[in-house]
Amino acid sequence: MTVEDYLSEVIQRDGVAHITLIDPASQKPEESVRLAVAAAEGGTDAIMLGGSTDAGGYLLDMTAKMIKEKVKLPIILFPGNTTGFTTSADCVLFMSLLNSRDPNYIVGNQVQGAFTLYKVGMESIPMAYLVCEPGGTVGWVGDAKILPRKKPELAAAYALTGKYFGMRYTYLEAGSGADAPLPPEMIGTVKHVLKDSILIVGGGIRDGKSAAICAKAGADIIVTGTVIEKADNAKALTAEIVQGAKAGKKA
Ligand code: 1GP
Repeated sequence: MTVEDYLSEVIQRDGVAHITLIDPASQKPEESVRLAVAAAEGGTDAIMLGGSTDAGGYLLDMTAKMIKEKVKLPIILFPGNTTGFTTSADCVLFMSLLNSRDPNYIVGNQVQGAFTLYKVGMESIPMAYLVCEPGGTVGWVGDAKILPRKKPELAAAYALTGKYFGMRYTYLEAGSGADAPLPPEMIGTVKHVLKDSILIVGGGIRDGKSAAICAKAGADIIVTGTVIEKADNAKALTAEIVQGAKAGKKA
């Protein structure tokens, strides 16, 4: 089964899926494995590997291989540039930062990586990546024309553009470590135009309550990263977020 089909099944069954983002550059591979195991035990549906700076190459490769030995969940690549690719994963988000001012983040890095992906034959999911306020490191690195939180129609216009380009996923990103998740009005406006296309929401989600609000507003997939890196009990916190998201969808 493809990762895309697997996630669609989870969304159909539970209303919402949860993905744990691990930045291979934030800790040693052994620690990344510990976080991935805890997240899996807490009920996350997949592990995503990526980051804006230094998250590729050998460290990414080692981290993916070591997680694969211990965790049965799909490993999805979330590349910041061409270095964010390894054959040790199951799937890559073939993403374009549509609201970047730098063509390298819209299409340039993708052109450089396309033949590698073609030769390897890994599953890829076309994705519109939209960086919203505050935007964090990825907004700075990706030279994004940050989408304002109070202008959901601008985010919706970008999401529709991605959908008309044929992108099956849209990722609304507040930036890793954002002070707060994206507003429900923004999530709802984007999901309204996307209809059946998959909407991922991430950045600043730290507990079950905020996961519930994002899911209720229209997120199909919730991504959390920073929060488990800092958690005393990563398994329990993941479980709270996963359960919160599901409860929010049913509410
Ligand atoms: C970043 O949206 C993800 O790409 C996750 O953000 O680290 O704030 O959970 P956090």
